[in-house]
Amino acid sequence: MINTVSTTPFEGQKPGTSGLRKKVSVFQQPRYVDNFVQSIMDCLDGTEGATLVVGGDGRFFNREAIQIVIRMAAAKGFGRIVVGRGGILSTPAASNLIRKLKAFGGIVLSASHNPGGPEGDFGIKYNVGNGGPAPEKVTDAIYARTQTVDRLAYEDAPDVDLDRIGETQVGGATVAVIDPVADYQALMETLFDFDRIRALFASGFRMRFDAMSAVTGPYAKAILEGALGAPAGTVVNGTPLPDFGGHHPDPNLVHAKELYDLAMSADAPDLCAASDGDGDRNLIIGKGLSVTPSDSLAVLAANAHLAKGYAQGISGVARSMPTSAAADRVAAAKGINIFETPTGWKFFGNLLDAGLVTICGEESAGTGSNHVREKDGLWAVLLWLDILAARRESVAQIVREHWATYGRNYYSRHDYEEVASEGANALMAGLRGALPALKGKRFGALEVANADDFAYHDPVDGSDSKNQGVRILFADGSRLIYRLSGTGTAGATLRVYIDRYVADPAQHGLDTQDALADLIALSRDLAGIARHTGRTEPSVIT
Ligand code: VG1
Ligand code: CO
Repeated sequence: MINTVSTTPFEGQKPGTSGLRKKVSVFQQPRYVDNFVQSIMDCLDGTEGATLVVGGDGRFFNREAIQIVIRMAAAKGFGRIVVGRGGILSTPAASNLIRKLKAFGGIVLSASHNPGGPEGDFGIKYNVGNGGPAPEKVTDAIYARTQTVDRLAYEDAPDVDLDRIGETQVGGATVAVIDPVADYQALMETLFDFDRIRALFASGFRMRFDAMSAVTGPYAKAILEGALGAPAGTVVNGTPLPDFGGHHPDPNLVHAKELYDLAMSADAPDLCAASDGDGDRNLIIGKGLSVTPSDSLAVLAANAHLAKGYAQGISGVARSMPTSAAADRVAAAKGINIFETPTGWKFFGNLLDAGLVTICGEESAGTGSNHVREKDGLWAVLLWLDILAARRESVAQIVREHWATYGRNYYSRHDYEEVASEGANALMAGLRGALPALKGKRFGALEVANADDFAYHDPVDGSDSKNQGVRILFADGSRLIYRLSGTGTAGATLRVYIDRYVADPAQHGLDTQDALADLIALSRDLAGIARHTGRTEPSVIT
């Protein structure tokens, strides 16, 4: 039986870079989740009897939200609702399931790298039938619907036991609770040479993988310690916790500091790696050398052919605009496609579907390929492992050789988190206003060759996305980029991306912040960061 109740819209249910993200307390308001999920349902056509994939990163409120989604999806007419046991599905595993089951789409409950727990954040994201995040035209339609939604429809049924593998009937829908890891692991086995990686571990190769008490723990344990024979204890913080143990599950040098310190110590393992809340980001640190995500993308693109899943070569690479151009040099050398897209994985979907690119990446520690339509943290770690097993060189050797071949992009992102929105908006408006006059201006040795607000024309569906970030491009190839985060839940976060290309191998051993010092100072002056935000230093440097 379907129950229908009336509702009134909530303001601000606008999906950002990656779905709707708010404080848990916002989601806990009566009807808040329901309104958003109903708005998604109201935008879907042809769901009768179709399959929906549902899962999340295990954070606080995950289970409650999933029960609401199940009742509403059943009322919508979905015939099969596939849920990961315990409500767990990493974002890439959800993407894989949508594709494998030819599902209509999926709902991913996650606020990714944002902190969890009752005081933390929650999020809901809709993915379409290719397994990827809904494109802008879909998220725009969902947002429009949230502003008019007036009734909620639920299948009248008790909660589904999410911890028991098996099937339950909820109205006309069969709810299948499945093992969240098995299908994902099977996919990884088709891409990488597990025997070769097993031999690497057997030869004494040591690794530490920090799952940050988030969703990748079960995946990493099954694959690294199970299938690949890495010693027990290789995976740390491997149990997903609703509050991530009180940590920020963001694999960067600030929030994964313990791992970083280990990698820099005398007793460093050969590889240190980590993933984020929902398992789509990755951090790669070799003995004594942390690999900048933009470099990781370039190294993976240059070496992917060593893995069996990419042995036939890659068709192209796409990177988000703020990501350094290191991958562009690899693409140029290989004579393959290169695309520059706005921030957010949703912009890669069309390029991947059309076969124009095989590998994609973002400076924010996201790398992935055409195997799914999300970035994939464990995939990136396994590709690195497979390359290390094939080359039998260290991470540092591979990266240094890469720089020697292609040149080095010194790269850093400075985040000014949770600043007042008015100041952040004024700063961006000021920069946009200053753009026309910037061209040709000199700042010491730096001359502005071009300055604009990044716009993207999707070559596949012809859509246009404007105002995607202010770029100041210098004559020597250096760049300063400014944008406001679309994933935060408190105030505004200003992201400043600083990039400098250095060809000369004699200059490849500098400290990144030193190598960028003049650009960093200019980034603050030019935008008036202290004046607009009251901050003289960033809160996170990656
Ligand atoms: C950030 C990153 C972006 C990434 C997004 C989602 O967005 O910059 O590259 O795609 O998070 O990542 P923003 O708008 O805050 O800069 V995750 O791991 O949430 O799914
Ligand atoms: Co994530």
